[in-house]
Amino acid sequence: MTNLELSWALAEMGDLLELKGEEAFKVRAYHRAARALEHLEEEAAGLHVRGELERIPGVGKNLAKKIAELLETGRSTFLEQLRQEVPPGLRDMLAVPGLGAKSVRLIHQHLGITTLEELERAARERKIRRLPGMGSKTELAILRGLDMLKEHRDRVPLGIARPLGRLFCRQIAALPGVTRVEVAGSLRRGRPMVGDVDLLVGVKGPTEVKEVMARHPQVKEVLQEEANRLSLRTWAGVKVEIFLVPDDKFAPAWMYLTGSRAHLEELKRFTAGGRLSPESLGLPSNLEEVAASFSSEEELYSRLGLPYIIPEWREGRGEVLAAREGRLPAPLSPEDIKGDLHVHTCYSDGLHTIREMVEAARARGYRYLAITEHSRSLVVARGLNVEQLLAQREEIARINRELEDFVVLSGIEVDILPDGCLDLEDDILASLDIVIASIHSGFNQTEEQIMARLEAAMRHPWVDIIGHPTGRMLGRRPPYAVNLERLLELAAETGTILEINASPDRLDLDEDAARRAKEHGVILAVNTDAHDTARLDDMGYGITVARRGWLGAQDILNTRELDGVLKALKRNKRKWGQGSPPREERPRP
Ligand code: DGT
Ligand code: CA
Ligand code: ZN
Repeated sequence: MTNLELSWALAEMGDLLELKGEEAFKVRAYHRAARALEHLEEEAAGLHVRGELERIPGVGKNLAKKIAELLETGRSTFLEQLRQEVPPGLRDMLAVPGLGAKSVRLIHQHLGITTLEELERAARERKIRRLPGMGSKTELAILRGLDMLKEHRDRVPLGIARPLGRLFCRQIAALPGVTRVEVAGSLRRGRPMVGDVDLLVGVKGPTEVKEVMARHPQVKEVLQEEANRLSLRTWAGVKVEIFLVPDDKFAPAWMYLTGSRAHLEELKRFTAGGRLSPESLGLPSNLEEVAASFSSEEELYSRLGLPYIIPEWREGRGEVLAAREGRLPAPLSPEDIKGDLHVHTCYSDGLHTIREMVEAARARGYRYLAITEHSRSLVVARGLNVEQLLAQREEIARINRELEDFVVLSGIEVDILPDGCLDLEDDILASLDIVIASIHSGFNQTEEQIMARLEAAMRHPWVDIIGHPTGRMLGRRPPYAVNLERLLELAAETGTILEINASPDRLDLDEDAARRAKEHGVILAVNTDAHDTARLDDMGYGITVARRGWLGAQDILNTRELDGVLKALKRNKRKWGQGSPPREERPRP
């Protein structure tokens, strides 16, 4: 169980206790621990193994026991009991963005409301604003929250859907009678949040795919079963659709199930415009009508006189015409990535040593890696003070002397403090190879304040990259009040690089912002922000964001060899002009 899931469980306990009318100090304790877990970047599982759960801020014996149970069994008897005790309608109300447990309790007490429908009606009838401590703003927030909920309910982050899809593909592929298994739908297109996991299974002869998958340990219930389709829900609440298709009809079925609807419509409009008729496209209006009129997607597009359109582009955003006119780039691919410019080690809140991270990066074929710990103000993440940073720089220099074909850059992820100052002195920042500046506090500031902080950081001579520029946590925390257009203008003006943070919890900048950044001539770096060796693989999510933003290798900083990366950094541009780095100033002789 990850820190995030633990944090969710503790926060839910706190909320349910609040709904039950528990004392405020007790409720607060759960939320404090939940927040600590959320920001704690070392995995609690590791702390548990060492018997150190109580080192988490706000976690005492009682909470440590509850966390231990979650880690060991994946369940909590306490939480399950609380869920039994609180009416389900009130729990639904907790899920409304902008509505906390305190307000739900108040609304329930005063208006006797127990369902979302009643809540919406009360808000529309302007009954909420009359409650103590609430106003018309609260009422509006509730209505907006209800809208958001309707829109986002049941959507699953890519970071959960992709591994699940891969696991199921692998398992189904091993079953008799199965010729091929692929993911389809929005998951194949790489959308950051997907409605369900669509899997297409090619079959030949008799097969028991449906029977076996219905009994899968991760499957909670079978939602629907038809001759060639099985619809499931997992214990984690993810919907999975499994489609069976005769082996020789795989390609058209895959094309159809990948969608999107909007892309298929765009293709039909394009062909209706004269080149080919919709019928010759072989695109049916439903799966049953699928005709095996082409044997691969490549063949279909080429028959239409189009270059291959990758799934990430198939969103009906003008990609067909853009492909026709040659305006789509060669898509960024994993092999293009030459290094990772944002990782943490056990110097701060990471799990692994510099050497372990370096070995993992080399194993992925990288040429360089930037170590960028948190700075001292970020206490929850064990941020580095100046002494520790200098010690780390020494160690990195030692490691570099041993390495033949790889360079470790000594960097920092320096905090942009609430007043816009950086968390380390200029001379320290100047002495490093690379500096990322990020916001980790003061999320509730006004747009003016947030933009003043970002502007100060971007105008700072030693800030090369802005990390996770909008601060959003996917499906959990909205961005802070960033004016994106202004951010992009400033990045272009100051030559500051913006990050696509590839952590699937973030994906920040998102695909639309990335695409706009390119239009502004801003260079982007796809970084994992990995806190352990395994998470270096999150690069794949960042690549997906870049591809969906119509970006190619030339738009991404870390597709360049080290010299090219260094040349693009603000600190070096000033020193070196447009030329190459002088030999003696390279991090390695
Ligand atoms: P999602 O699941 O909401 O994140 O988005 P999708 O795109 O995966 O949508 P989904 O799962 O409902 O259907 C998967 C694909 O199947 C979709 O991208 C296109 C195709 N499809 C499904 N129903 C229809 C339909 O009624 N018309 C058309 N043209 N295509 C459909
Ligand atoms: Ca889908
Ligand atoms: Zn950060």
